[in-house]
Amino acid sequence: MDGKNVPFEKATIPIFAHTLHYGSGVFEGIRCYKTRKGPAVFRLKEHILRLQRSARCMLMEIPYDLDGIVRGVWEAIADNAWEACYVRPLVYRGAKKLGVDPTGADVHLAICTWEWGAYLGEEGLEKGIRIMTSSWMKNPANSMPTKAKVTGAYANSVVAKGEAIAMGFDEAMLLDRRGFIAEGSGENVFYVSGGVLHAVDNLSALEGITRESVIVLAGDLGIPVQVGSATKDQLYNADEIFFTGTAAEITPIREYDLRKIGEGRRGPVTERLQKAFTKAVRGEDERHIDWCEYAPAVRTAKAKG
Ligand code: PPE
Repeated sequence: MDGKNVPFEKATIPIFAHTLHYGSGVFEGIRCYKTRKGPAVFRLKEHILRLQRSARCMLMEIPYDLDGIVRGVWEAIADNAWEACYVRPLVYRGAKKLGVDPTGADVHLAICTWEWGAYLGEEGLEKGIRIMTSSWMKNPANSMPTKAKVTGAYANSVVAKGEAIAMGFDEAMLLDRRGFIAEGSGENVFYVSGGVLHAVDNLSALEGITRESVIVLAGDLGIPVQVGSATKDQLYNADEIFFTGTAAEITPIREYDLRKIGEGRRGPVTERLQKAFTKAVRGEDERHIDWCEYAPAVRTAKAKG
């Protein structure tokens, strides 16, 4: 927190923190993977650049530059001696003042790390999950920043996800105001139809780093990719559907709005992409070795010692 290693029990914020009241913070979700050469953070710089864009959008000045935040991420990993973990940088406004006006509020950076297994269950990764269209619409782009990871915007995800779970599903799909597929509560959407991989594009969806990686990996595998908008029925009749995200990685969808998708299990294209993704994040794909950022030597020594 603000450059210091703080144990979990002491890593608290004041009740008067602006971000707690108004959702005025920004954050990132990053994964660090165990590789043969030690822990590697997947596309770290891209995530921090997105954090900076998010902050800019929310008129926040992060008190650290890119290198400073990157160093902080490595310190958090090394201090906890993680081999693999999830990393959550959070930029928040503190307790200096309340009232909606953010001008002059104190801005802080916390970098949380923890072990986060399969986001939608181990079984989900293999067998696929069951999802429903949410009764809640995705925040439109003129109501919330949609390319920024703003804490308050996630109230939209929280109501959608909570409803889906309460109704017995694994995840929610949100549509935009026109009824087009936007994204999951924390994932981008892909579908496969007639051998073509469709990367669902929507102005109200986050520009996922996993999504972009999957498009590149599909290219490597010679799978034709099309980027475009999609309707619910295009997904109902798809051969395969899957979600992508840092936490969710590549999660197959076996049922959507009570319709069985394809054979009702993980499809072959999804499985190929999962395998390619796993190789890439573990630093085992030479073509994408630059996606894996390894610890600076000093930090690795500290973690071991
Ligand atoms: N859409 C949303 C709304 C979203 O939150 C995420 C990530 C994505 C798409 C995929 O983006 P990317 O991680 O760059 O591929 N969601 C993060 C938070 C999940 C949570 O429950 O917290 C994540 O996956 O880390």
